[in-house]
Amino acid sequence: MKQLIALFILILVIGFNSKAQKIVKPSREGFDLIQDGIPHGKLDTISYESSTVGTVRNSVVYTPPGYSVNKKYPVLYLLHGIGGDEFEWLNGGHPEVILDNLYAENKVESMIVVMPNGRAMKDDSAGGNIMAPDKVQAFATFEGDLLNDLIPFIEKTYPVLKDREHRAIAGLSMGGGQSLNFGLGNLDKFAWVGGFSSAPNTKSPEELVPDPEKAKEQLKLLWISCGDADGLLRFSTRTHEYLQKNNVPHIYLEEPGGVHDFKVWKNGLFMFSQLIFKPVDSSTFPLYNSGLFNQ
Ligand code: FER
Repeated sequence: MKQLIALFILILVIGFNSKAQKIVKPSREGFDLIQDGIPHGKLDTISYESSTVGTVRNSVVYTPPGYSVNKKYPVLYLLHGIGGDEFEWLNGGHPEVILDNLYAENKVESMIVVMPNGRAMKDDSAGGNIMAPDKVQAFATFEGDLLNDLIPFIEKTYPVLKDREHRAIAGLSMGGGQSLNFGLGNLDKFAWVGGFSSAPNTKSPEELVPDPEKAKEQLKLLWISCGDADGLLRFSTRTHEYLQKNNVPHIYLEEPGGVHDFKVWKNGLFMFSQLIFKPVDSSTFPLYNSGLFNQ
């Protein structure tokens, strides 16, 4: 009888653990190196008509290994920073390599990744004075382009799932600010939101999350990460502190020694992409912080 009880407890423990979401560890050496002999996703450049800007605009799209039009995919919108354009992630972060490697280990849900140009204006190049007020404004204008032009284009062009639980938004710096602003501002559209080293365009916490109860109900995952040596760290900490005060579950990660660069952003993508479009266990969220990096 004792043995039976012990067996029963063992089964319960195993059952419980297998349901719990695994803690995703920070990236390790080699995570961003091209591997031969594994399946690779595909990169395309697409063009869509933007009623918001009045031009035809470009995005880069990564479809996963094994992509098939007979399946339906969730979509991650992945946004660049103030000095970049739709190619910044590709050139600086090689998300296609990071994701190919994760797929090879079966660590990510199959998803389509869309990398737009987040500077919604006629000349959306990253040339000239990238800090010019009209160029900075264009990062805010992108909300309309994304919601009214790009997302509908993606949804009629690719086999994608169209509900909020199958749409994620994340980005670096200005793109991190955009992701928090647009994601938290449109909880009916996005359930997974990530800001990596979010820039001063990030709205104040009170504007971002005016209704903590609603955010708590609607969000699947809110991810905020930043290097602890990044001059923009305060835009992440102030959001984190407000969320903590208002009991809105989120992951907050300060990367030790991290500055404002792709080392932090690539790790952000590496970790965030493994968490999205899967069952979530928010009890693990507080375990994410610098401690993880010391293991
Ligand atoms: C600023 C400092 C940094 C700012 C934007 C940034 C609009 C963006 C940095 C980036 O995207 O890497 O004062 O103001």
